[in-house]
Amino acid sequence: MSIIEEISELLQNGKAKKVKELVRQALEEGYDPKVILNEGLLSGMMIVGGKFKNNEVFVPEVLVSARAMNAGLTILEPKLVEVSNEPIGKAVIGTVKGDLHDIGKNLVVMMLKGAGFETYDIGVDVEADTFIAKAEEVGADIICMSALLATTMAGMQECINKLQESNLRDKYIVMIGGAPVNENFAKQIGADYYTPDAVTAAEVAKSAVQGR
Ligand code: B1M
Repeated sequence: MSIIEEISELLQNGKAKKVKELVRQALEEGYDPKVILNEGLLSGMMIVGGKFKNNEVFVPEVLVSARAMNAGLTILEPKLVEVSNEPIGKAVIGTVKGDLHDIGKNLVVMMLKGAGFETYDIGVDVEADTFIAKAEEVGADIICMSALLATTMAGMQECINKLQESNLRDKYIVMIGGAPVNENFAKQIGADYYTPDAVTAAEVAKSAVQGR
């Protein structure tokens, strides 16, 4: 078994400490960080996701795998993020109210930092008002909202409505993403952009801010 397959397997078994060690070892052995991310960590998480869907594993198992994923990401982050000196803009990002999923959001945070954004990660289960208050506090250019549950997507609409009510809608670029979200939903709620993955999110955020 290759070290990358081993990382995937250990992640599926929720072995956070071992995952961390092997990610470090793989980097030392010269593996591309993106290969470690995509073929090791994310591929393991996708297998867990499939089993979760089919009721073969349950929340506690998924949770330990998610912890192992985040443990691996902490080692990979400095390699994935090459922060430029001059920030190109300020981004506020979080997962919407009622939603505790943060793995995808954390990846978007990394890529935004890598693209040169001063990035304010306000965590999970974030109220619509909190996105706006943070954006106002730091003078953000872009508000980024993530949702993984069909039931929490409405939090994105709520934030945009509140921006409109406060006459702040034009002040911020609004980007949304996450598995249940799509382009149509973005149009429907009046978001500026939907992006399907972390790399695209950072690219689109960069060109949107530079095009202002
Ligand atoms: Co949850 N969960 N979960 N879960 N969980 C899903 C999302 C689910 C699809 C599983 C399933 O049933 N097949 C399902 C949602 C169904 C739906 O609503 N459509 C689900 C459910 C039902 C639940 C609970 C309700 C289960 C329960 O309690 N009975 C519960 C809800 C808790 C809550 O949030 N209130 C729950 C709990 C959990 C755990 C806590 C156990 C854990 C989360 C741990 C954590 O995040 N720290 C968890 C996990 C891990 C998953 C799955 C297995 C994996 C999600 C993940 O991290 N994927 C997931 C199944 C799946 O997605 N296949 C599932 C990897 C990650 C890199 O991808 O987050 O999609 P993703 O991010 C991508 C893109 O979407 C995009 O970029 C990323 C990659 O480049 N992206 C953005 C994300 N945000 C973006 C923002 C952007 C742009 C792009 O711009 C702003």
